[in-house]
Parts: sequence; C-alpha cells; structure tokens
Amino acid sequence: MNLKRIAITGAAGQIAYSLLFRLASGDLLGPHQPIALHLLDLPPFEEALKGVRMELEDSVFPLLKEIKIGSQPEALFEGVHYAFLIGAKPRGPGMERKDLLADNGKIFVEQGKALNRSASPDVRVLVVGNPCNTNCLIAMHHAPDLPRNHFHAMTRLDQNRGLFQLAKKANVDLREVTHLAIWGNHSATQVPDFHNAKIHGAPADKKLDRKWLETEFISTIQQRGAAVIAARGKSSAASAAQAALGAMKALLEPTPHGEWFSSAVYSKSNPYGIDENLVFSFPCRSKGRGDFEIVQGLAIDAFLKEKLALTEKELIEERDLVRGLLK
Ligand code: NAX
Repeated sequence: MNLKRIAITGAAGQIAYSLLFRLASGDLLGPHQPIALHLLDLPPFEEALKGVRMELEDSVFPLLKEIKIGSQPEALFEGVHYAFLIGAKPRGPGMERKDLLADNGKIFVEQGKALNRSASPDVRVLVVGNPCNTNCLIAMHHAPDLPRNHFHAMTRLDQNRGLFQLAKKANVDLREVTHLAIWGNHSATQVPDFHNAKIHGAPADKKLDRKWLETEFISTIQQRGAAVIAARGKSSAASAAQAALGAMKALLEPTPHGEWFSSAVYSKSNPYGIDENLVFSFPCRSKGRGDFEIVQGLAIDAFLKEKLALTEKELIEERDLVRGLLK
C-alpha cells in the first residue's frame, strides 16, 4: 500500500500531542494503511519536535514508516495527502481580535501558498487554529490550484459538545442523538441547530423544553471553550484532537443515509442564501474519499434564522478585517 502523508502544524503544541499518537496508531486511516507524519512548528520549537519524534519512535507504531520535522512549510507539506493546520498564535493579554486575525492570518497566507506549491493535489485540509473559519478562507485563497472544497475549518468539537449536552438533558445514550449541525463561525456566535437535531429520531425541540434549548443549551455550547479554560487553565486539547480526527474521518467515509455532520466550508453557491465568500459551517454529507455536499432543504425556523444572520455578520466583519490578506 502506498504511504499516506499527513502534515500537522503546531506539532509541538497540546492538541497535536493528543492527535499524533492516534494518527500513528491508525485511528484515521485504519489498521492497514502505512503513514508518514510531517510535523511543523516554529523554529524555536524544533527541539521540542525532536522530543515528540523520539516519543513517537518509542511507541513502536507499526504503521508509522516515516517522521519528518521542521519549520519550513513548503518542505514539510511536500506530497501530503492530509493537512491538519493546528498551529496558531494564542490571543495574548491586551490583544484585540483584529490583531489576532491579522497575526494569524499571515500564517495562513504562507501555509496556503506552501500547500499550493508542494502538497498532493488531492490534499484535504482541516484548519483548527483560530480564528479557524477566516484562517481557512485565507489559506484557500492562497492555494488557487487546489479545489476550494478541499478546505475545511473545524466545528466538529462544537457539534460533539452539543451532542453531549442534548444526550445528557434527554437522559439518553449518546448514539440516540443525531443530526446536530453547527452553523456559521467557530466562535461565540455559532448556531447549534436544535430544530433539525434528532433524539430517538424525533426533532430535539419536540423532546426537550424549547426555552432551555434557546437559552442554556445554545449558550453552554457557545461558551464551552471558555468554560474548559476556566476550569483547566488551558484550552481544550484531547477533545479537540478527537474532534479533528472525527472531522477528517467524516470526509473519508460515506455519511450514513439521511445523516449529516458539521464542517465549515466555502460558502459559494450554498443553498441557504449565506454570503458566498466565507468559510461557514453547514450540515454536510460525505460521498466518501474526501468529497462532500452541503445538505439542502433544511427548515430554519425564525429563531435560528436570526442567529444565523449574526454569525454571518461576524464572519463578514472578520473577512473585512483581513481584506489586505485576501488580495
Ligand atoms: P498550543 O499553544 O499548545 O500549540 C500551538 C502550537 O502552534 C505551538 O507549538 C506554536 O509554536 C505553534 N505555531 C504557532 N505558529 C505556528 C506557525 N506559523 N507554524 C507552525 N506552528 C506554529 O495550542 P493548542 O492548544 O494546540 O491550540 C492550537 C490552536 O487550536 C489554537 O489556535 C486554538 O485556539 C485552536 N483551537 C481550535 C478549536 C476548534 O474547535 N477549531 C478548539 C481547540 C482550540 O482552542
């Protein structure tokens, strides 16, 4: 079997530390697919990457045939089939959102160009580093030779958080909660769609108190990242790695009939009237092998429509703030 190459940026960071060992053990591509891991971080972290490489080696994963480490995106993205773009600068004290957008945006200009030049043409890209929707828009803009539908930003963790809260409230097994889509931005304006979500196959808003869904449920999901930081002193890491795996895996396997998953994708020609030049989270369905479509024809009730407008507005504002990086 041909080697599949997987790039991970921010590879010395905490999400990567939870992700790499699972990739190496076959959690993404299965127990027969040999892989190479390409680990990218900033120059001061190359030493730390050596340590990560030693640990991967010492884990004796039979599927892991090669490990590359470094800080040059173009060299590290060479021939990669999957790219997890996790590395980004955290928001520092006193830093405004627009500063974070500008700083991190520059990273994704460089990485988009590098993917365009050296990744495999069928590469699938998942942007995790925040603000992930707009970073993804920037990366795809600078990779004009790669199809835009090969780029995703991660809202899978929000979906997973929502599934858990619905199952807990309804007191049902996690597997009984399905069809939960997240719309819009991976931020506090995101819209967890309880109207189309199902519990035991019936609409969640028929099974649970509508007031709870509109208030506590939505705000718990929107604020969950902050709640983890407040409790743990660090942002979500293992759950983010689990979500990143789930997000990429969802693209590779055909979605079971009638179901969907959330992913933030290019909004061109979307069937919901959202601005057509954003990376916006929609319910998606995979045809397998990395190809997907946006699920059409879902009913959006008046409450959710209003929320959708807010998250769309926020993404348009983010795009305006990085206008200079989208030339
Ligand atoms: P860490 O600070 O532990 O690690 C980030 C790593 O990225 C560091 O090692 C840093 O040196 C590296 N890095 C920075 N700039 C880089 C560049 N230009 N090229 C390569 N590497 C670079 O952060 P971690 O907790 O792993 O989080 C990483 C990112 O994920 C953050 O932006 C975070 O906000 C984002 N998240 C996104 C989530 C999502 O659902 N989309 C959820 C989890 C997480 O908050």
